[in-house]
Amino acid sequence: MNEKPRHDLATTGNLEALYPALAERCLTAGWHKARPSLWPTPRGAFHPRHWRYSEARLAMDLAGEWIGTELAERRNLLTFNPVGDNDYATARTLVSAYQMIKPGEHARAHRHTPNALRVVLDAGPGLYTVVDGVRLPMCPGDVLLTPNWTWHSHYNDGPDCAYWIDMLDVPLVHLLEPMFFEPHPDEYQATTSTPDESPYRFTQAAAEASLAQMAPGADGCRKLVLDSQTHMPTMALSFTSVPEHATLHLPRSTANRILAVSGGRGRAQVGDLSFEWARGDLFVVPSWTACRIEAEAATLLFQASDEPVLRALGFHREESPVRA
Ligand code: GTQ
Ligand code: FE2
Repeated sequence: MNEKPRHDLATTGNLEALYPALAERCLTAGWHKARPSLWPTPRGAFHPRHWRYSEARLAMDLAGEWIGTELAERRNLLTFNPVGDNDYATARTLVSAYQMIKPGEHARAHRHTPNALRVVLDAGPGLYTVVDGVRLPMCPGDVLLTPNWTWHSHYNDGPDCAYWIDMLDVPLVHLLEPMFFEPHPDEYQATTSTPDESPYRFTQAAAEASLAQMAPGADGCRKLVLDSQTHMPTMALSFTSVPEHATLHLPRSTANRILAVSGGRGRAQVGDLSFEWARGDLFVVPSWTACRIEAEAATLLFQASDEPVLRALGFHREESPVRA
């Protein structure tokens, strides 16, 4: 809305009087603005943060007594970063969540432009997801993709509650604004095939077999990048194995990273934050934050990062690895 300005520009007598006249016109003087717009190195608005699976699981079990998938399209707990008034994003471009589905429940089909993936934590046989009609089993350790605009619904036909981690690029879609979402017209999509393998499913066993074939780095760690980027170009997905008592250093990078502990336990230092982590835990390594991970038992880490976005736009920078 353009209201008629009260200050006449032509009769403004000095600089101090110019500023309110400018403000009325939604103009601001670059030499007089409240906040700088350029700074020497990334400021790291988002905080390092760690979430425990044990707590999320307990909370979801409680919620499960009170809320069903009839009411909640998804029974999920979002791991929000406590920065400003943010109550959603985990990192600048990514969000992670825990999700639980009870025996006999179905999470109804929908599709959206944000890309999503799941990392299965605890599930019995009978847990599966359907992506564009294709039925994919969800076994512990599996990573399953639901790319941009694919129909997806989740089913638990087994006797136990099932738990997994969701990771999505929703905050990136919020930033760029190409958000579209629709519920499936029939609520549950038909299953058209049940293949043995799918480019949307990466099993932990296959990842571990590939890792075992690789030569370890000087730190003893091995990193396997999943072949997912043709389906989900906004995220790089990888598994890293860290042997017992080994230390993994993640160099500072302009990429934002979320890590999920597929197995193992240990300690980590992310920026100023240090904590102990265990299987199923999540932690966020925001842009330009150093991270050191010490494994107290043989560990497998899953990582999602927005590195492809930064690379595509020419903004990817990484510090040379530090050995502290
Ligand atoms: O399972 O489809 O945690 O659409 C957030 C948004 C899960 C899902 C989330 C979603 C889903
Ligand atoms: Fe979804």
